[in-house]
Amino acid sequence: MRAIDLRSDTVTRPTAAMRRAMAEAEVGDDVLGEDPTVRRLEVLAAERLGKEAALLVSSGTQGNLVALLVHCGRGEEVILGDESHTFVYEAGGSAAVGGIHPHPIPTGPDGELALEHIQAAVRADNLHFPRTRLICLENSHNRRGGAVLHPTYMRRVREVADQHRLAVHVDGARLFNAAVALGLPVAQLAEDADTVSVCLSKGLCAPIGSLLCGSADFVREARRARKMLGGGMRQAGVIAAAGIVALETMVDRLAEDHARAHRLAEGLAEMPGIRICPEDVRTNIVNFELHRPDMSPSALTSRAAELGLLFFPIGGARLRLVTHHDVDDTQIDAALLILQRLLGSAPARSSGN
Ligand code: TLP
Repeated sequence: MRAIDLRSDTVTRPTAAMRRAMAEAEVGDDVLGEDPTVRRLEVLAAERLGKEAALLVSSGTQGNLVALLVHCGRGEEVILGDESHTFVYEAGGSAAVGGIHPHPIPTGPDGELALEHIQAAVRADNLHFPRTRLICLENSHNRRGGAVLHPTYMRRVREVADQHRLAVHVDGARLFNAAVALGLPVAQLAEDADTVSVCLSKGLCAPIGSLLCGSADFVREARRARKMLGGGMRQAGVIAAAGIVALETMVDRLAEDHARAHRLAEGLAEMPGIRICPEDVRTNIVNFELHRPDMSPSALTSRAAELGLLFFPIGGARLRLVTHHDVDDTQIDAALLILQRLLGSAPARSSGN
């Protein structure tokens, strides 16, 4: 029996329609600007995000790195959340490659960076300090259980940024999830950001690719940075073709993943030793805490894997389940049964891991 894979929405495989589109894609040399399918995807993405232009990049990590390289010079500073993907999971790329100084500030439980923390982090004009250039946000927020940032919050961050002449970048790897959860056009969530990166290869099921969107001038510079990183791809239309199918047909169905995530959260909330607020689960990521004397997060993960359910611990007492296109209702029921079997009864008093 195939495992129920809730490790990430990155495990989704391309749909049959994507594979057909890839096989039939018209292609050219994209580094020479001659791939018609890549161009179509970039125009489509820019339109959807309400920006002048877009650039196809190989991954979310590359999109964020290119964005930071264009916004910040060496020794300049980016303000970002201490739980953000860019700070935690991108191998320190912006510091390693760009000499960019990260200035992490606390990430709120709702994924927001408090405005007063942002204000306090902006450096004064003093030769001792790095120059602050950029505020980086994440929507939806991975390590905050898929929490969504509302456009009203984005507007307030924009005001702070304008006050200090800073740019705003949004890591929108799952921005479409946020848009679907809020019932708003995705462009509204991007409106107050200068630049935004969105992933095609997570809930939208494309095999490869992200889009970095912003002004035409920004994207011209981003194209150069992408080349420098070795990200200039040639007949990339085969990738872009799947991306077009993703943007055109896979967005609305994200609501199904959100409903399944919510069901998982409600089931987990019933189990002894689990801490989770189902009402906080708005998108497709279910973070929960395990507090049991008889089982550690890593023990739960490996016992569940033995029973055919895969997910990741994410540090301390925390674990994460992610719903996506390749898990259906029956598998969600089966996942809950496995968790119930492992956690359903109250822990024995003596620890017996
Ligand atoms: N996140 C992955 C892992 O890297 C943790 C996952 O399984 O969730 N921004 C955000 C908010 C992300 O969650 C991710 C991927 C990325 C950027 C990077 O995307 P890729 O994997 O395409 O480089």
